[in-house]
Amino acid sequence: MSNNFTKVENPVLVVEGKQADNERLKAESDYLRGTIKEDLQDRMTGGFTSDNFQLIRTHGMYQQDDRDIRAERQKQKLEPLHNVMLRARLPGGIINPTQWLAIDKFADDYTSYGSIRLTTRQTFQFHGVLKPDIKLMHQTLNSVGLDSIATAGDVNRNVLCTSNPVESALHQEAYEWATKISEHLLPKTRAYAEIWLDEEKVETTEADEIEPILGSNYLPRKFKTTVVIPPNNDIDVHANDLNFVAISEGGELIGFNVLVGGGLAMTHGDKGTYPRCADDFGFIAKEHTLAIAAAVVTVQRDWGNRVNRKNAKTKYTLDRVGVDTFKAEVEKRAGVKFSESRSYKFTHRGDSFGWVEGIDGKHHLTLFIENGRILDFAGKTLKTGMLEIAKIHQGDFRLTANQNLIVAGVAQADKAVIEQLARDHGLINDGVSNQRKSSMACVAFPTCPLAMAEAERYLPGLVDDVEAILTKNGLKDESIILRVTGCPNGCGRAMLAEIGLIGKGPGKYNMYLGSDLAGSRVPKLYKENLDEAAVLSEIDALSARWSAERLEAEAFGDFVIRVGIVEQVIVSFRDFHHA
Ligand code: SRM
Ligand code: SF4
Repeated sequence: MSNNFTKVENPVLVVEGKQADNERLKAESDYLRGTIKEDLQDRMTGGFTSDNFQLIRTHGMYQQDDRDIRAERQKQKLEPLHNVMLRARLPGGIINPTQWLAIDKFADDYTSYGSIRLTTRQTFQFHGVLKPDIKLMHQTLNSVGLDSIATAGDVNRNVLCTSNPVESALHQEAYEWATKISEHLLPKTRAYAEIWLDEEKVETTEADEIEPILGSNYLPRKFKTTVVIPPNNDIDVHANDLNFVAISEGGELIGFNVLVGGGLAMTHGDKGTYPRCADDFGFIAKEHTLAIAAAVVTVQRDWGNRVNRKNAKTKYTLDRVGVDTFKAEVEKRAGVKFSESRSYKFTHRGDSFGWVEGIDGKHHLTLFIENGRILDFAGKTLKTGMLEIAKIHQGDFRLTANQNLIVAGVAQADKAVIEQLARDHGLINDGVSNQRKSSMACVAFPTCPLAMAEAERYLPGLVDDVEAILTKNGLKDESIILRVTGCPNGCGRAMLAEIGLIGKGPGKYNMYLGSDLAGSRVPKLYKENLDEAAVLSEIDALSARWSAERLEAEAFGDFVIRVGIVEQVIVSFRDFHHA
């Protein structure tokens, strides 16, 4: 869906006022170095001092502590058990078996949770790494050709690409573009190499030579980019600032429609914050991809709101200056005119599980990983299973944007043994329902400092209950895209779900209804502050009506709109909370 193009009279291109403190700290950071090196030596605390607390994000880490034990430690007058979460950079989600073996071992030896957590943006996270082990972590990643540069902070994050990249030549080329875009937009500072890999400091020169695209103050806020291949919107374009929608002729990539300004986060009670779908700027030939990517980023760099971080993302810049103004500036900077959008259609999201054959006769096995949590559970030794597969696998692994994993590039002769390992360790379970495969949650407790309610730990039991409700209502093999996030930041993309549950407080959720299978609509608020019992009774009542009244094959999200349970039309996203 496209927002109506907005024409804003006398647009405010640059927001004046006292700049957010993050602007000061980026400016004073000497291109993301800060005093992280010195802080690392300080063993009096397990944490990082104020500016470094933020700066380590641009190196792919967040300082956290386990919220389950926070109060107990406080009682004992101990500082929180500081540790870091690391998020790797994997454009298009690709990781090879050697790399997997290295991260598997690191997770065992140096993380307090012992897990590898697949994320909604095609990468993995380690949780619970203590300060003395951080450098080793980066050196381990580096030794197998991985890094975590710019996976967090005010930069362009991990670039997503529709999975499975080797199903066709088009997938392969799209994946290559995702990698090129990621490299092109990366910070060019050598801070990461100096701090974590002990590389020599090279004397810095002119600011615009160091960061020609991002600039000395980097971006006003996080920035997210995808390459997507219709008809599958598996990466959820409307969650992203910049999307390249692959357009092909005769199976060959000719260029992209460019969608700008999506984003899902909002703040409870702050009507100036809202989710927003991306606008279609038009078509470009593929040779202009990097120029357009850089132009969109630099316009957002220069016009994004550096005063109020809650209104700093591209989606707000577009609404403030008008889409026409933003687009014209992108064209000017890139020296490229958008032509009329080419036609394409998204029909679905999510992953297709099981085997598929690729262009080169190789086979790819998509595994469902509940919550993306790769860990040995009772009766489900997922981590050991992945380790055993990695030991023999000749292809690579591809992480999906729905927290799942593909064992890719398997020769016909190796299929049976890989499938057997996957079955032995619970990585394939034929009994997993369609509903479970359509459900997703963000991390939330105990590691996320912003969580207001449970999400990952709530989801499996919630799905058990929803399965029972659907069965009772005659909908056993049906599914509803159900997503839970522990707060309105929306990391589990609940604001693109048919039923989105957004944490409001412990055990309390706001329920949003009405996205569609293609992910082209943001859902609308249906009920506020539901406890877990109320969530279930609402789902029971709604699904009973869906079962009784739906048109043939009508999806749940379309049904709730057609019968008026929620209203469909959002004319302007700025009016999201009022409409
Ligand atoms: Fe997110 C912050 C986890 C995808 C919007 N997100 C966080 C932090 C780092 C909390 C913090 O700031 O301290 C969470 C760490 C939890 C933990 O313990 O691991 C966190 N976000 C995640 C992940 C791991 C969720 C998951 O279960 O997979 C996803 C990691 C993605 C990655 O690999 O890069 C993740 N986050 C998303 C998405 C979905 C997406 O991008 O497709 C969104 C909504 C889309 C969007 O950006 O609009 C999202 N995360 C946020 C926000 C709100 C941003 C905003 O516009 O205001 C925050 C908070 C912030 O930035 O201030 C946030
Ligand atoms: Fe944390 Fe909120 Fe993101 Fe969930 S949605 S991971 S609770 S920031």
